[in-house]
Amino acid sequence: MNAMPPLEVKTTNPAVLAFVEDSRALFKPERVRWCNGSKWEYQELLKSLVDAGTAQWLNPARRPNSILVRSDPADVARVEDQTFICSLSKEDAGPTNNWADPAEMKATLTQLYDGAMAGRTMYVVPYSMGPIGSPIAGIGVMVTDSAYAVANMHIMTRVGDKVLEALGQSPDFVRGRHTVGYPLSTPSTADVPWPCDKTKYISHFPETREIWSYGSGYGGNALLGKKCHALRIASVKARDEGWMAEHMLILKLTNPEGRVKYIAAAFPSACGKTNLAMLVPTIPGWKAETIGDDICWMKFGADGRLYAINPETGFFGVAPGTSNESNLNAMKTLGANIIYSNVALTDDGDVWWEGMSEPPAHAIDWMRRSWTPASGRPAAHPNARFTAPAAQCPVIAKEWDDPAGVPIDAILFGGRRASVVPLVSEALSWRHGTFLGSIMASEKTAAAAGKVGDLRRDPMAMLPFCGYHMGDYFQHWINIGENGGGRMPKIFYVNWFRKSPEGKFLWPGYAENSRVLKWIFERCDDAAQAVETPIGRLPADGALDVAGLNISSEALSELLRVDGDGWKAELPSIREHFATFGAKLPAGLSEELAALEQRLG
Ligand code: OXD
Ligand code: MN
Repeated sequence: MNAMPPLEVKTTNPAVLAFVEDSRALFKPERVRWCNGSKWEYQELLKSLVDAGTAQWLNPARRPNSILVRSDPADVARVEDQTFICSLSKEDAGPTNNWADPAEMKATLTQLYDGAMAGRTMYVVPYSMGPIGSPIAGIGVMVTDSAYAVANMHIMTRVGDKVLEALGQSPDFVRGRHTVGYPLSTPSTADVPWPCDKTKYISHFPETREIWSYGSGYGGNALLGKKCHALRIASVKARDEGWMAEHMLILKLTNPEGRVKYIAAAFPSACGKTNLAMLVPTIPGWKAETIGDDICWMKFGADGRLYAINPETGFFGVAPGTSNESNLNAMKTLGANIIYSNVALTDDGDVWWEGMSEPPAHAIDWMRRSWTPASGRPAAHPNARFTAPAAQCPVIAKEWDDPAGVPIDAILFGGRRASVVPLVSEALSWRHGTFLGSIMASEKTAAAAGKVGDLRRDPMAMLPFCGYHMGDYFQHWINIGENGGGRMPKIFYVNWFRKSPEGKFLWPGYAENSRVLKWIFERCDDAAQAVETPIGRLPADGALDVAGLNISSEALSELLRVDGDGWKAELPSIREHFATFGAKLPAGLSEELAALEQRLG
């Protein structure tokens, strides 16, 4: 039972009231709670999670005000095969999305939703993606029966009365419905620590800006502000309104003279966006600060440049692999006020995950089993997460929540590629950069269900997140470039993961990536030397600052080698990839492919 008192409803907005009332009639919760976004409310949510057995407090001497949550083993990641774009026409969802007829999907979900919150609280969560009142931001109202989702939304978005105030009487908000799908049908139905259902649906209705999510309580399936709103629905809104909603980190880079550039970078899930967003440069005098680690909304400013905001207020980061070496600033962010999901619990009430430090002699693993290093299985789930307030990051940039956003100078694309793709190249033009983004590929990670290691094309890192036909999305990129003309950011393609023929990483990565960022920064001012090659502009001999870095000249030349044969061998797979978009493939991209082929000779 939830102890929270009902609060005063702080809006007279008829569209909000109707949405909440319709949801209540459908879900039939025992009570409705309007979330006001207060600190008190957040603490109550944590307490109710602990009381329900979903969470436990960590040792306050080690991780103050932090909880550990363990999910159901069948509910640990985004479920891409159960994610649907329910546009009116199937054609609009395109070949990369699952499509379902919106009326049929709503009929299916209405049945599942009917009474799904019996015995539970329906939380009403008004939230803003982006600084409240920013011309780049957007508002949503989510109803959910998951206190875990609400607590996460508190960290990840701006929640509460101030959002309703900013919305006023406007009907322009994203309507999100979420239930874990585990009604407490009779007073004697027992709850479980992690309620969810075997059946899961993450459905999006792009025309009506609605999200209906069922059956999962984990991450992107349940925190509707994140992938569902800020990417899938927002990408459609952005197409309609002439802006961009992208799966990108935002980084502020300052050179030794105090000059600043803002860089946005798209990498597939679990490819190091959070690490790059918080890196500590190894080159003297350079400073990097964080604006966002996952999502970037960009609109044209009055000066014709693209201005970006981070629509989120927290980091929902992959824990395994995060350490003082890979991401010191993340580790410093994680000291207090954190929700940990599916990490291991140490005997002194702290958290641990693979790659954090030397393994403890004993721990409780994410499935609540006793664990030792000899157990032969990971202690933390590979997609274990931390939810952390962005403001706690020691290198958060002062303008991270500026409603005006920051002007973007460079856009980076990247993925995990053991071969073919060099450490860095600069696109020859915006359209060529769009082409490079459209053919991005990466080895699959644990962020989504499925087999780790397979190579998949993930255009602009948006494959699971683009809310409409990807061919139209490519065209939107080209159109945006035409609108922006000479004021558009430069585009670069990076790959920290190239390997030697023996299978060893050639580049140290992490903080040393600042050397690549320096070249990119200076390219934006035409101050660093580049050579034009068939695949783009690469650092000229000596242009990449490797002073003090222990790297052999062989490794460096392999990292920057243009593998003409490798690219040629990849052309059929690029053609095949492009063929999937049929007539919607922009002519501009076919021309870029033909031009690449010609340059390769
Ligand atoms: C994420 C993801 O959680 O991309 O950010 O999966
Ligand atoms: Mn992401």
